[in-house]
Amino acid sequence: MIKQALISVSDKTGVLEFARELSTMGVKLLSTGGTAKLLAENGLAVTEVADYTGFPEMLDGRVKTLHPKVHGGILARRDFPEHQAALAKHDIPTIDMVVVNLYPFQQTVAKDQCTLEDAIENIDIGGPAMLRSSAKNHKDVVVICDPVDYTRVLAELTAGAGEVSYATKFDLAKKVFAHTAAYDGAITNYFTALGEDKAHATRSAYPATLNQQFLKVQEMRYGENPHQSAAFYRDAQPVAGALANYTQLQGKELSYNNIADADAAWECVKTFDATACVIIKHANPCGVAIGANALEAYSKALQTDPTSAFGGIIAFNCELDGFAAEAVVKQFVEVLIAPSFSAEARQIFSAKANVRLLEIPLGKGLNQYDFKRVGGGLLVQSPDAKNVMPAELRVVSKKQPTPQQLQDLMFAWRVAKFVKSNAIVFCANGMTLGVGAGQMSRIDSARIASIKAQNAKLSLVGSAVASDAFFPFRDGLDVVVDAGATCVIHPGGSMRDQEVIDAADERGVVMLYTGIRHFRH
Ligand code: 93A
Repeated sequence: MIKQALISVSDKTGVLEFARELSTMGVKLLSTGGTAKLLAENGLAVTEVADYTGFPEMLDGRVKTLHPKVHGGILARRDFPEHQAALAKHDIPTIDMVVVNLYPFQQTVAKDQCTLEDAIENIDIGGPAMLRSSAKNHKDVVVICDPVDYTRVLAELTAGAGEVSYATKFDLAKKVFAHTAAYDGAITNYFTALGEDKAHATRSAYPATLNQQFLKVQEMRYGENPHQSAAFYRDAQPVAGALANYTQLQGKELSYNNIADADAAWECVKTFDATACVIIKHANPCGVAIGANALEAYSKALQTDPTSAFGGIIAFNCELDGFAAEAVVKQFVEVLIAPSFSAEARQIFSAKANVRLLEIPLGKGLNQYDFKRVGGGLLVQSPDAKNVMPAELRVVSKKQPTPQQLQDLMFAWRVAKFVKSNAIVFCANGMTLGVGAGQMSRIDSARIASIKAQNAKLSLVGSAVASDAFFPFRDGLDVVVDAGATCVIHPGGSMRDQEVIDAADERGVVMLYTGIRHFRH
């Protein structure tokens, strides 16, 4: 029989109606400040917990219900004479129902302006304590932490003449433990995300919950494969210079893979100050080059791997003029990207109605976050914004680089950042000569890169090589030197660094460390 209920809720939805029904059934109501006020104002007979315990709410409400008269009344075992004797001795009536929902911690920390102070003040202590006390003693206490349960409890009380079944009480208790565990989990996440900053006042870049806004641009006919559905969304806050700012001048509708590859091409070509052209296939560069003009850059980029370039996605960081357009139009191309297209170029491509032309303003904006979906979750990181400057490089070999080698190495390193790991990139004279991408072993990437150069009939003698991560053994270095490379750039940092440096000296090649790794998956 429910004789007394304690009601203390932040979310006051439906609580007045629920309390009114309880009151009608003759249940005595106990309540905390704000909740008591609401009930009293609406004509219900309610006792404030402070009056009940004889102890005022204190410390700005931090201590309201943390009192033996509350917890004793909840936790006492009804079938233990000693417990009943203790209640009688201290004049503590039982509390048979507890209706509590907690300070809105999750909603508070989800707000952009939330400070650590706000978060802390929204950590409920007394509420979870009452919920857990009640759930522990669920055999004799009905506990409700979610307003949706008011109806079913009232229905049972009515049908059961003031009793609630054990099955329901157990179910409600189970719900409480899940609820308080999730609540504590949210607090843990928030504190963890605050990171190392011991100033404690600033928030980490990673909020406890992510509420990024994206706006739908288009739905596609299908996703990565025809049996998958797909759509493209852009950031609600535009990112300067990003792919999503494209204007499509002509051509078929963009597909899912088109957009993914166009992004890879655009991000890569934007990284160069000199006039550059990038050709992408399956998200990897199959030709990258700089030149005196768009035509030269394109012609060099195409030479790297003309076979793979078929049906590729091509990006320029300069206007696509008529000369370059004359050359590009001869190959099968899916998407062409440039900051602008000359009238001649537009005219030339108007004959190829299917080719998609994307005009994108140049800009140095960056996404705030990089996302990668995993099963049931999301990996979030800052974008790989690092561009190593010549002054940051360290020569570790006995041999010093020539100015030409330094230029080639810098170019190779820029490209390697945009090649899927493990990445090995041979370059010379501002163009790629062989690209080894996406292999599980670095040595295989090195072999593939040199085979691709042979296939394209490009000489690797005197070339520069970039490796996106360190050489774990000397064998990878031997492969690229055997192929003709005379200078190598990589992050360094392997346990066998000395072995690899010794190998470079033994083979008489230049070796530079970047100290920075560019894994890309
Ligand atoms: O500050 S508390 O952690 N200390 C307490 O003793 C306490 N007792 C209940 N928060 C406490 N509560 C919470 O107050 C409840 O969980 C509920 O969310 C809220 C209801 O306050 P009011 O009735 O004043 O609106």
